[in-house]
Amino acid sequence: MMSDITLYELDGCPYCAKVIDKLNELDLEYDSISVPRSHGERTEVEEVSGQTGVPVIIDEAHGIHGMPESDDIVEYLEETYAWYLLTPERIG
Ligand SMILES: N[C@@H](CCC(=O)N[C@@H](CS)C(=O)NCC(=O)O)C(=O)O
Repeated sequence: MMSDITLYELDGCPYCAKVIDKLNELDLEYDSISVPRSHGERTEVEEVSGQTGVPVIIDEAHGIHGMPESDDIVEYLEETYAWYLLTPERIG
C-alpha cells in the first residue's frame, strides 16, 4: 500500500524488527533511515522524537511527526491501517 511512512531504525535492533514485521504484515511501503550507532550522533531522530532510541516512525499524512516506542508504533499501525487488509479488493 502507498504510504508516506518513514522509519528510523538500526540493523539488528529487535524492537525495530518488530515494527518492520508489522509494516510488512500490513503491506505498507516505507522509507528507512538507519541511525548512527552512537547515540551522540543521532541528532535527526532526536529532533523529530525528542529522544535517541529507535524505532521511531513519521507518518505526516496522519499527523505523526516522530513516534517512539515499538509497542506504541505497532498499536498505531494496526489502528490506522489494519482496515486495509479487510477491503473487498484484497479479500478478492
Ligand atoms: N522501549 C523501546 C526500546 C527501544 C530500544 O531499546 N532500542 C535500542 C536499539 S534496539 C536503542 O535505540 N537503544 C536505546 C538506548 O540504548 O538508549 C521500544 O520498544 O521501542
